[in-house]
Amino acid sequence: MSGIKTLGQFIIEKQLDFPYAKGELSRLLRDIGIASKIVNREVNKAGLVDILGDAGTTNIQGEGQKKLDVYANEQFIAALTSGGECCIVATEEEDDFVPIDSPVSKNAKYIVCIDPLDGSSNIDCNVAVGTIFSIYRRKSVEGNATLTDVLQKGTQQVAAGYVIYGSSTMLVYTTGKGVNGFTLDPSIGEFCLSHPNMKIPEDGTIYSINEGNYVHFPDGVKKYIKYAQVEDLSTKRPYTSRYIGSMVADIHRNLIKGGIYMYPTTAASPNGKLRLLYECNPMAFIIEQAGGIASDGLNRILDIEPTELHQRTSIFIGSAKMVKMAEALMAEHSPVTPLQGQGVVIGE
Ligand code: AHM
Ligand code: MG
Repeated sequence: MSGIKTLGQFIIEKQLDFPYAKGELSRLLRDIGIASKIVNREVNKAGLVDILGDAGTTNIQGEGQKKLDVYANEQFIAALTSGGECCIVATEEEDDFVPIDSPVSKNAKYIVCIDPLDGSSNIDCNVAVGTIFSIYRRKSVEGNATLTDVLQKGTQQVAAGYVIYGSSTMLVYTTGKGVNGFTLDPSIGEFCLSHPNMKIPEDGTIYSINEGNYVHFPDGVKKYIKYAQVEDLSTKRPYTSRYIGSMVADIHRNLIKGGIYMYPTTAASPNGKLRLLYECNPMAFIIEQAGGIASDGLNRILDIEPTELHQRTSIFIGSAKMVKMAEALMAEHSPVTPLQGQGVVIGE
């Protein structure tokens, strides 16, 4: 095993960075790692077993759930319940937050927000999907934790990460001291440190957006897309367009190669499509820790004050120079923030 560092070993080693840490956060991260291996096993055999298709239920956003979404949701809640370090799980798949009430979690002080299986519309065609998670410390000191404990700004996150179930399975996470990536070695069933201290290139040449929605984008976004397509050798334009439609996979690729991922407001989603607590905050924490930027077009994602569990936001995230350029064009051409509740005019 020389030269290999497993996720478990790494977490324990890093615990020493926090002098007063009692190991609770480490155990929580370990629980998430274990659940993701179980989910990975099922995702990997999705084409083999009759687990595909709609589960016949819809989540709070009114979207059809695939069976694997339901399965992943159950696995993460089960792992966090038996692990004992978490008092509330807020998940994209449940209307309300899930209080964890087990004898082992009596003094639990962490809140987990999770999108158990993001991009699940991609499962039945063998395209990468992911899990996204975010960890907060509960604010209240006694009694049961409440919604106020969950609705914290992204800056309050103590850890965040994602798992990508792709050509290989990787877990990438941060506790605010850089970003590290671990690849699952199926032969030993362990996540092994493969991408230490990940940094996103300051500039890139990849832009990722669902361009089919072009007609409904704010003018600032339309200008950025045109900017990306104009020839200019000094800035390596035209850029390359890459869009998987699986946020974790798109952002993971851009983290490694340099690029920008955008999901702006559209006519159909006047406040954006992606969820602040389950998708945007954790990804923003990771990308900022890797040296990039995450913005709603005008404001830093991590500074948005959440007011509801399933709140959505537009997002521009990735290489610092690319996001700054998109922000500049948004400020010039679409200076109304989605936070002010102003959607985009249809056909704009
Ligand atoms: P989901 O949580 O329902 O899976 O939706 C989130 C996904 C992201 O992974 C992806 O980037 C985006 O939705 C794709 O949306 P669209 O099909 O509108 O481009
Ligand atoms: Mg999702």
